[in-house]
Amino acid sequence: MAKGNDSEYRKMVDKQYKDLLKHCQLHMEQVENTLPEPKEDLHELLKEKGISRRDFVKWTSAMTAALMLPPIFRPMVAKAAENFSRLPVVWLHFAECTGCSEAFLRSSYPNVDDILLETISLEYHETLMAASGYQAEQNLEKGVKDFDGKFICVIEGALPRGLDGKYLTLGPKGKTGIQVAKEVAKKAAAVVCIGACSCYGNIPAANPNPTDCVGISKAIGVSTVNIAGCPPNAVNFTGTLLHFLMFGALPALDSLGRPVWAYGKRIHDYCERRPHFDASEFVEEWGDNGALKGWCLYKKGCKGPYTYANCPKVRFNDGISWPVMAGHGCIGCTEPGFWDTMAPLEKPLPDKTYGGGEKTVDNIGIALTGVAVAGMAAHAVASGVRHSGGKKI
Ligand code: FSX
Ligand code: SF4
Ligand code: F3S
Repeated sequence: MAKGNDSEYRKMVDKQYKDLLKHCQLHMEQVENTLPEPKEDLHELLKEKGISRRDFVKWTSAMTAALMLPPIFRPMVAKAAENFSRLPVVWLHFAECTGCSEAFLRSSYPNVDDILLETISLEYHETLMAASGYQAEQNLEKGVKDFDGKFICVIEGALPRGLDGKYLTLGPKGKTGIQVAKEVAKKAAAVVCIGACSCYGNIPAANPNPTDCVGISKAIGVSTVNIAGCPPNAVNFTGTLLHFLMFGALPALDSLGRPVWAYGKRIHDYCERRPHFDASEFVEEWGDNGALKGWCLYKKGCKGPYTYANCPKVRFNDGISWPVMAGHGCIGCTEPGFWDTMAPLEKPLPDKTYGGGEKTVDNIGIALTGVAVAGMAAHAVASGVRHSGGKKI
């Protein structure tokens, strides 16, 4: 690009970000005026858990970057975190292992994301609340009524459609999961699916799928934000809720409902073992010389070339590690139907599946990129504001 055009372009981008920042500031003021007082003082809680101001500032910088926002948004990320407990959440569980809740809420060394999730204003959460039976059902009805159009409906687990939905019934009235999901989702500001089960069916829907399980969007016909993964990364969930608090809109989604800021790129594109892939240096057997040297795991079944997620970038457990770093290939857990389509998990996919072995793996990636990014907006945040998937709060 010529120099003159380059500076014009920069000016235009700067202006767009400044406008976006203004929108964010106004929206955060509105949140403070309309949603209930924060239930928790985040800074008190961080102090209690031994997390310093410095760590919090570091976290806000990392989260701002993860959300693909420039550093001028850092104070807004901090403000949204402080207001996190104002956002009312109704959390439903269907067919799943509850590993998603476990992964988010039971960390022995909690980081800022884990603590934020502890502060969440849960109007209803089947595995955490003390109430049961009629009382639990009343809590659900009250939460939905009190925050009609304002709460986020978070869903874990797939929905069985077999036997008219009766493979999964809930509560003293024996409502089917499908009934409950429909009743709650229609009153929510947005429906956020956590984990591959609620996003796409996953293990409960794996072949031969005797209960006819499917993901939420397919089961009840609503658009959902899909925080994919089995379990997903807490950063991708907290980041999506922070985005909603900051802008009053959901982030831009790819054609599979996943936030582009978190799922816009392939594992293979960020992976630290990628130079070994390019140099054809592969682990051939577990524990061989290549394994000791950290070579590429493609021949041991790594599905990173077919999988969209930010695991290598944000990692897990406070950024300590991620599956490939720990020595196992990615099993593709953020992709629909991965249990069936990515199996066998420790072998490369047969050549016929995508038309080639490791030599053509980049062509596969490019072909799949075309599918995954269809309909994706060029810039996650700007488009998220313009085309809100949920109702404004
Ligand atoms: Fe599924 Fe989550 Fe895997 Fe388990 O709730 S995404 S089986 S980690 O628990 O839904
Ligand atoms: Fe990394 Fe897997 Fe790609 Fe190898 S195949 S570079 S281990 S993502
Ligand atoms: Fe899942 Fe692969 Fe990340 S298995 S956790 S998408 S590295």
